[in-house]
Amino acid sequence: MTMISTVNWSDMKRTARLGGFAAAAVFADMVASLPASAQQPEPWQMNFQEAHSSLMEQMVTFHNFLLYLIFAISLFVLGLMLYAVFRFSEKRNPTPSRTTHNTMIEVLWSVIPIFLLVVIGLFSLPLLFNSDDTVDADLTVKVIGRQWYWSYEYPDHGDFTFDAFLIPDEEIKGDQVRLLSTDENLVLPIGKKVRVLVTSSDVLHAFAMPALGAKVDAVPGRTNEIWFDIDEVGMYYGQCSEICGAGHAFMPIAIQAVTQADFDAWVIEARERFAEAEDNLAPRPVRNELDDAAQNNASHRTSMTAHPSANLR
Ligand SMILES: [Cu+2]
Repeated sequence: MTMISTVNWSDMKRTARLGGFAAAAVFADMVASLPASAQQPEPWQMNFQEAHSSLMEQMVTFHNFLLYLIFAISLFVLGLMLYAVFRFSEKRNPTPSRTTHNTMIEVLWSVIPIFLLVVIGLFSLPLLFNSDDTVDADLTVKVIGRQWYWSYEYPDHGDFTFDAFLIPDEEIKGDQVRLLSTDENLVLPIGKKVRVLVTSSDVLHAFAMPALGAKVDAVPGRTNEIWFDIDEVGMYYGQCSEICGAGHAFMPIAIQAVTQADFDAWVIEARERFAEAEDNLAPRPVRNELDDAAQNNASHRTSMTAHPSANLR
């Protein structure tokens, strides 16, 4: 408890909520007529979220193929074991064979696994290269992990930047999702190859977006990258996936996928709203009045973090 109460939340809400809501609401109205689809975890979900990027589709196909393969191998090995236990029990086979080598069997148990690994490699290596191929992206966004929120930058669209914070339980409304919705969304166009540069300003985080097949570490002092092409308008939810401190569970990622036209309109609005880009990796001076606000907020957030189970009722 002592550890949690020393957590510095002062930075957390610094730029959030400063006039952002009104403009965001206008934009929300603008895209309200579009079909709403939301990709998020479901209670008792047993499989992946629906794939909504070409990368994720390939991953799911590969995963399913591996499942068949693993199932067949497991069944075969289980069958062999059961047969050996039954056929060569002490009762049925009182005098064990003294055979130690059998060239044919040894060749088979080397060659067949090699063959299987080559087959797996034929599918997995192209997928690995593909996930790394961020060349010819239509646009680039930069994602910066922070304790405990995300900052997004749009270097191709005037280099504006903003922070995205979890919406606390008591402020959830409409179709917002508890512990997944943020006050600002990472807005991206559908059907475009989006290159995502991922880094961190403090500790290790990880940018993970299940429906889009993206999971990449956010490492201070290093830039990682991933790409995806979103196929459908809607909301996509993900979470930080590298334990990063007391607020780890409270820094979700919300992507709002829109058409190119809506995206262009949003960029114009966002560029004004988030006026000038600041160097997000530089230390941020905290002004006094904002610091006070942050302190007030900190007590709320700290209690929320200290008793996460209280939020789960
Ligand atoms: Cu984290």
